[in-house]
Amino acid sequence: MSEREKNKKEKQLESHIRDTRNQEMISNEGKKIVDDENSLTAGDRGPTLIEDFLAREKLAHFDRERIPERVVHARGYGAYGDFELYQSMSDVTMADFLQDPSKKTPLFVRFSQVIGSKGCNETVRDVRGFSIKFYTDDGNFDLVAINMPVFFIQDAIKFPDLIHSVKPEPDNEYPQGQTAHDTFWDFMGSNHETTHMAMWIMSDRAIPKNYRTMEGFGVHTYRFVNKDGVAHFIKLHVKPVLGVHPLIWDEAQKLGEDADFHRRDLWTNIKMGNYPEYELAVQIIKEDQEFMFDFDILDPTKLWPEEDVPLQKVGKITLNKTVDNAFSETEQSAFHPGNIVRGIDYSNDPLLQGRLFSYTDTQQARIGANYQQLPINKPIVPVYNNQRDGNSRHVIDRGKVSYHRNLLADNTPSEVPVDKGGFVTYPSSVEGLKKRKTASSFKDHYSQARLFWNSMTPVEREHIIGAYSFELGRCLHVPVRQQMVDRLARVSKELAEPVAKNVGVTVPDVEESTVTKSSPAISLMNTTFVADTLKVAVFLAEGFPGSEVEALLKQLKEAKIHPVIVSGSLGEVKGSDGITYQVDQSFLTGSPLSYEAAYLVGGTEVDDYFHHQARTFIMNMYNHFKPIGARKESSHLLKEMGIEGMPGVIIDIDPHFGQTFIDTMAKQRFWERPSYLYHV
Ligand code: HDE
Repeated sequence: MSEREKNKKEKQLESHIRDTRNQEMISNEGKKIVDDENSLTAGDRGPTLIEDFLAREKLAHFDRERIPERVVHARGYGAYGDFELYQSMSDVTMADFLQDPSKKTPLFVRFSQVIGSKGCNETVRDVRGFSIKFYTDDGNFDLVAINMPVFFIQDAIKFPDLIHSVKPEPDNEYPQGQTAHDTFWDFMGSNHETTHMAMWIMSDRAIPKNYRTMEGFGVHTYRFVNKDGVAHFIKLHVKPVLGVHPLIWDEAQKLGEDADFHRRDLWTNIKMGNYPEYELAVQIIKEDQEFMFDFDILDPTKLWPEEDVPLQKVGKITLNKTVDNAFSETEQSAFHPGNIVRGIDYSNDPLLQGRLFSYTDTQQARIGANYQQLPINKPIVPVYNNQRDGNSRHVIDRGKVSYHRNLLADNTPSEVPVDKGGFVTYPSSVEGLKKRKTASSFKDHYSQARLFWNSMTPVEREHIIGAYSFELGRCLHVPVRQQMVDRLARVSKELAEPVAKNVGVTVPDVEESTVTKSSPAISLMNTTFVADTLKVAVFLAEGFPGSEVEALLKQLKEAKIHPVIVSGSLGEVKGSDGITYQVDQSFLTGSPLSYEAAYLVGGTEVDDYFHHQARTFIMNMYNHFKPIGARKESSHLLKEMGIEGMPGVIIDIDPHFGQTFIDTMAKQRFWERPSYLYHV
């Protein structure tokens, strides 16, 4: 690593890093290996001998290279970073990492998708995980979040049912990693509490453009507790600085051509120094305001509208380092919503309570009893207790004593009093009869689904109708489609009617929700729009106008935009004025799906191939509503395509073109263009 100073976690990890370059080859038992290509055999053509401990070691280890993949969130990608606090939060919490703005806290993030297996396509419609492990000076705090503020169910006991329904169907084992099939929609239609979450996954939130522009939500209600023992209910959020931006469904599907689209974006941008940034934010409700809302604040299928409970920005998360080894770090990372620190505590949210059991259990099953000793999971503070042994233990505990209350070790390790930092649980009072029953305050499943619908702009509604139509249209069983449309009719007829028509069922005569409230903060049209880090394809042919292109590219780079030179073949492309560029992508290796804007230049030697491919790329990008710029010499191509003068299509004719193009790019999509992607 260059100029950035290593944080405490990086320093801790250093002792675990092994670099095999320039080293002699030595077996796991420390034997120098003389030949790693030939097994030991009896004679030239004879059988392999079982005494060949080198071949046995190598093959046996290989046979054990995989560990069980996560039951959910198997497909994931990690990166390291830091958290910097804006101002002390000591009035509401004593969490060590939220006290002193001069202190940086190291962290590790794992992004994931819920449904698919480890190798599935990354752009499918799915909820995304956004897990953050803060290595604080008071132990690990894990925020095991997703990119939506609510969840499907209210009680953890239903989680296995939800997941069984969404995973590939057990008989035919398809589809892989997506929701468009009968069992999922059967579960959704049969379990009313999923109605609100279903709206979120049918929205563009479920097809994020990349992890850098994806929001994170802790979902559950937790507590902040300050040093005087005063608690507040809280929800934690993670807001990307570049705004929240999705793909559109047509892109997401076609991006199946690059199953690694999201990890490639994260890796490349961190390597380029475009460090992803997010703001950690908190919503706070006083304990005595618990019952002042028209929903139960412990119900994980409900969000706290930002307009009613404002977000307070707490600090900045910057991701600045990729992993060295995806298995050791990302695959072996073990998150747990129960990993809290002093100053943060749980609420009675029944989904959270169930998670508190499930995550330790899953990590022990997946990685083993000593998973917390693995480098990625180890806190940056020393760990001393009387837990011992178990599979693959790393620590060597010296001494005879491994029990508490002892004479032989002066009663150490000793318990830590609260005033010296001992963790103390918030003493909330609990009473009631034991029963298996959903609280009556958890039973309204339609008001917030309707609030969500009310908050959407016409374009977003069009996408939601399109998504339901696609997903239910893929269900082979008509009663499954009908049951779901029955649900939608109780949210909004305006939603149910076009979906019913598209999937060939009817809209029942039921009362739709009368909620008129909306939460504009939910709409993606109200997010941040900037041009920073956008990728623009610059189409150059031999003989392009050298100085003009050079000046524009300089201006784009100064605006933190990333130009990608695209041409007929890889190698060099020569312009006038002796200016030459290396081609980053040819029409064959590049894809119109992976650029966020196009700049058509051409050159004096445009052949038919260039002409045809540039048209195909640009038309594709136009249909995905992306900004298009063109040099005036090539603008006839836009005319031929019938897109000249359309919204977001601009021609380089005045000296201010550079800035106009940057401003156009910042808008990202031009929804005013005619769209034929959905039948609404
Ligand atoms: Fe998870 N979840 N979950 N979950 N979850 C897992 O833990 C579980 C829930 C979430 O990057 C598993 O290590 C239950 C809500 C993320 O490694 C498992 C319930 C939210 C990740 C598990 C829930 C999440 C997981 C699988 C119902 C959002 C990926 C492997 C109460 C707030 C963590 C593992 C990573 C992973 C159980 C519900 C988010 C099986 C029982 C709600 C981001 O333990």
